[in-house]
Amino acid sequence: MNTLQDITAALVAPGKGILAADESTKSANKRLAAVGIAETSEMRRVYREVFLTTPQIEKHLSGVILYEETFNDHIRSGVPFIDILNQKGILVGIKVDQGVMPFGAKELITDGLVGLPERLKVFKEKGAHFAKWRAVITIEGDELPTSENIHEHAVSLATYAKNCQEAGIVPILEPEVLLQGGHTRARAGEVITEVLQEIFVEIAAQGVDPEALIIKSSMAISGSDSGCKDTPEEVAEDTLSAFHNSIPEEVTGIVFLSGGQTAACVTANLQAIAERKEVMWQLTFSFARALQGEALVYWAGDDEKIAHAQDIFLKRLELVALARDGRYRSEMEEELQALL
Ligand code: 5MM
Repeated sequence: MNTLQDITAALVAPGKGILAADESTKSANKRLAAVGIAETSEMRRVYREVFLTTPQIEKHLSGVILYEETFNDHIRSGVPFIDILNQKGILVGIKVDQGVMPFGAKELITDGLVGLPERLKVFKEKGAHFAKWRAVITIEGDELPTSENIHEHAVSLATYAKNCQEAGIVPILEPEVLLQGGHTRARAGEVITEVLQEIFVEIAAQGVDPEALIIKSSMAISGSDSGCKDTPEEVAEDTLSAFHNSIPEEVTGIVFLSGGQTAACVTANLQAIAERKEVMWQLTFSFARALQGEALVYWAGDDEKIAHAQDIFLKRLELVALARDGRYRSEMEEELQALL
């Protein structure tokens, strides 16, 4: 697998998707604390080990995105996490943004462009095949996001993507339109469209190859406070309509974040998206919470529960991979429920 296009195609290959195991220290600690696990580097290492050593994940995972702490770490027996993934034939990804900073009074921008080419060179030498940069976009009525914020995110994402391609690394561009808020599904679709359109303007301006990148998007769903319940068909319709209005045909793949949707809900939404026949891109998953959440709750830091927690993780992974191919049915949730 030599070219950036080969790696891009492998990451979004049919039947497979990506695990986002790249929560920053603060986010990982939050996930651990929520189930009563100590917020220590050792417990974060065990957390990674539980998921990345699960037998047979390679059947459904093309890639895993790591946080730098894990990228440079090893499992209990001393084998580096990178080697564990390589042995399974899973491509290694690295989160290279350095978190968020305030932008004006109410918005955020992403940090990490200073020194990025040098950091990418090191990650490449150590075995990274792909990278990820997350831009956080807030919806608040018609006021947010501002056009200035959208533009700044687009410039940063395109600059990051250009730096990655020059370093021989496939960039994943993640403009996360937050689920939080009282907005409608239509407003979410409108913002996703606007943000992606601006990103592709900057991608063209900076000479980024659209065939050697992956877009990681939110689905168009109603805000978490809106009280609306979207059907999977409505989510598929509005999400794909946003993509058709913003993403060029040359782009190989689009992956989804789960964004706080429940695992069952986001799996059903992915299934509805996969059922649509007019799609010209490969569409798959790149979830963190929706893949790991159920197993994490069961494990809760108890060594004796690791093997069964891995069964739960593998089952959710299987269901999501089936949905990615349009072969999931809601009755299959019973198989997972039986394990909980
Ligand atoms: C939106 O978060 C991304 C996908 O995770 P979910 O499926 O849970 O929504 C995820 O890759 C995220 O970018 C990383 O976990 C890093 O997030 P933080 O907040 O730690 O920088």
